[in-house]
Amino acid sequence: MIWNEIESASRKDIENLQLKRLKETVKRVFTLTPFYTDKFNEMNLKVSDIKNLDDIRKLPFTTKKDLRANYPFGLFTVPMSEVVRVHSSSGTTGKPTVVGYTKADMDVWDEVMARVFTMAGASKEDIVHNGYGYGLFTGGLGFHNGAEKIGATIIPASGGMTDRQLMLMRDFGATILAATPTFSLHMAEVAKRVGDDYLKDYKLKAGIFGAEPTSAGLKQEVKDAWGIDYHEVYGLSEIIGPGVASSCKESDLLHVFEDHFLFEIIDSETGEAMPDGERGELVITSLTKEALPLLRYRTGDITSITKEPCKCGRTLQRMESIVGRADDMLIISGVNVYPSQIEHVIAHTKGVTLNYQIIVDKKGHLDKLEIHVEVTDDIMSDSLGEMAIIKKNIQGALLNYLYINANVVLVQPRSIARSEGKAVRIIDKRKENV
Ligand code: DLL
Repeated sequence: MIWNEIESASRKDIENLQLKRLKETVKRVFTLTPFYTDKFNEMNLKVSDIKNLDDIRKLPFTTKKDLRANYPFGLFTVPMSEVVRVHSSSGTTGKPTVVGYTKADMDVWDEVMARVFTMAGASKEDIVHNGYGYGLFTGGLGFHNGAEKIGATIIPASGGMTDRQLMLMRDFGATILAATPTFSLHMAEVAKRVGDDYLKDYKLKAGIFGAEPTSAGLKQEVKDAWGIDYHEVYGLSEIIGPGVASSCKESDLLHVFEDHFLFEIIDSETGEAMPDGERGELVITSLTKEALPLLRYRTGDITSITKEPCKCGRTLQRMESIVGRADDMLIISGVNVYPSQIEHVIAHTKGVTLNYQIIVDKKGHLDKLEIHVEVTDDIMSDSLGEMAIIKKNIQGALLNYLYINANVVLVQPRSIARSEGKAVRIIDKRKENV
């Protein structure tokens, strides 16, 4: 089922709507946000300069830095009396990035999340176990409202207390799991300890996963561990929260809700547009936001987009899963590497799990990379010789495929601290020492 007919509209209709909404947004921010008024004036840019969709390239970029510089509400275009909700983005040091929603923004958010659930095959018959954190993070409440919108039963479990979550999921007969991929895998690990036939206790049929970069290997593990369909959702607080794009039943690519969010892929160094199918930094312009409309927001996320038709009948363009972040890319002794590439190597090695941590440090002037990986339960009881072979295999693959020298340290099962939200994968001690 498709939630909204706009999801299968003709390209021409979608683009006409985008242009109309882009012009309205440009006028809105120019008139109501001093930050953008100043930028337009500095660039000698007028609202009337935006005549077609390609003219978007004339507009200024907006960055996380701009949001922080205007902390907390400086970029809002409405008085606080119109703001019904505030969230803030997670995982950063210093002041958080604050975002706000009007009543109409909340309606858009509920609408796009209803599309996400419908794409995953959910309906009012389903019981949704929501393991995304409730609070300032957009995950919990974003999923909550979307599930209510389609009339499903929502279990607002939030993060943490894994044993209790499993009990609720089992006893309430949840059919849809919503949580980060790493937390979902952790839940499966804990459930498995009860016994190998743990799956018969659960009624899950699908999961909606997102909020962190995830390799194909990790996705497969989550799928296998729970025996469910894997659907992915992408989003960020600055643009709305979860619900910017999500995957259907036909492929791993994510349909972009283009009537609300206008995507560009750019070369993050030069700012130039990249053609469809090529990877670059995702830049998003909100088309319907009232409280916090943003022009050309630099997400830092690396992906590509395609307008190839999808078998599901939706005509919305699709993005591939995030490959990494422009600013999260590790440079180890001059070699660029994304953590997801390291994860890919680990996923293809026998005897280890996808619980790992990448530690980057400096020895003198040289970058030093250490990767801690948990072995599987059966390996620990085996010989040291086997451990040495596994270590050699991973180190060899990292050198052959990614050109990086790393010291792989095999650690005991369950010894790496589990996260209840987004996994902490990288510890970059070089940054701490600057
Ligand atoms: O993580 C919103 C969200 C909640 C998305 C629940 C999906 C599910 P922020 O905390 O603002 O918002 O973090 C946004 O998380 O720029 C990406 O780097 C990363 N991210 C989000 N979804 C995905 C995904 C939420 N499917 C940042 N794959 C984004 C990879 C993702 N990274």
